[in-house]
Amino acid sequence: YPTREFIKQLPKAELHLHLEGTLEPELKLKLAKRNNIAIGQETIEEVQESYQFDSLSSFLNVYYPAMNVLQTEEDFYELAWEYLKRAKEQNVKRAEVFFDPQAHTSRGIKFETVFNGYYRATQDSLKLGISAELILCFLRDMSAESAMETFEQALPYKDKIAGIGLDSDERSNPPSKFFDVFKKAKEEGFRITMHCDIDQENSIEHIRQALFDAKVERLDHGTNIVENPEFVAYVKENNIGLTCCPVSNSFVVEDMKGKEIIELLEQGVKVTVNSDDPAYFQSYISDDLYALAENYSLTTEQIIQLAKNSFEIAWIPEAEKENYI
Ligand code: ES4
Ligand code: ZN
Repeated sequence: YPTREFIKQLPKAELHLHLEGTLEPELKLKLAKRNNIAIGQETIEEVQESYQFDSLSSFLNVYYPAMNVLQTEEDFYELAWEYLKRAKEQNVKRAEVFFDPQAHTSRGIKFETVFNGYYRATQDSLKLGISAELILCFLRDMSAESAMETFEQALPYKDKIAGIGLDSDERSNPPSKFFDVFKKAKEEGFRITMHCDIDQENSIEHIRQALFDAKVERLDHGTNIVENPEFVAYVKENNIGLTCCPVSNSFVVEDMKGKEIIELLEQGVKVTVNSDDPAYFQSYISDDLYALAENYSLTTEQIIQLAKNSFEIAWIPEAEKENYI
């Protein structure tokens, strides 16, 4: 398999990254201090120690409280900007990044504070040679009404949002819970993607709803499609890409799902490798690619194919695509 350096310099698109998941211990401490927020940790080591989990729920229980340090537009800007600088080091040319407005509006932060900070960072990223776009995610463990409210708040910014996604705890929160709001989003011209997490209860049914009812353009994770040849054929025919996150998987389900990722790659599905929450899983996109290559002996050609897939399923306007591939 190729070297770390080869993987790092390979041009790539990152399509599955939560901006809130890029909160490095150092920045968390800095913002806590700046905003006078008691977080119960004083050193980088203490924050790192708190970043420990072995399941989705134990992860989310650390992830959401950590966001309290994000208060001002400048904080959101800085979070996104720090990520984009790291992405530059990994030769990311295109970043389509998730953000969770409800994780902030639910604790009294204005939608526009969150949005303006993040958006300004994506504009400034052009100076780094990265084109960056925002994907607004609804938190699926909140109500459908809350998602609809968030959608209404986002509408004035419609032209600055690349698409709409769905994340957080999937258990008992199927795509069907949000059909109304996704239907509206589609009518307004938004592109749609959804998390279909690994080995969820009712994974296959959730994937079916995402693909055939909500008509998503991508599946975030989604590797369980490998169990169903009909789904595999459908995603191939419709050029629906999968945004996989092996290191995240290794934390959440104790399995990178490399076998499944490679199986799908070999079947011609447009699978990609991404970092999900790099500050928490201590793995940026090149590390994810390298971890997969190392553990499953991927060939250089397979790594190149994964990087190529990332541009092919990116939401880059057709006329601009040739600048990337
Ligand atoms: C997430 Cl690992 C994971 N799963 C579901 N939702 C998320 N949001 C951020 N990371
Ligand atoms: Zn995710």
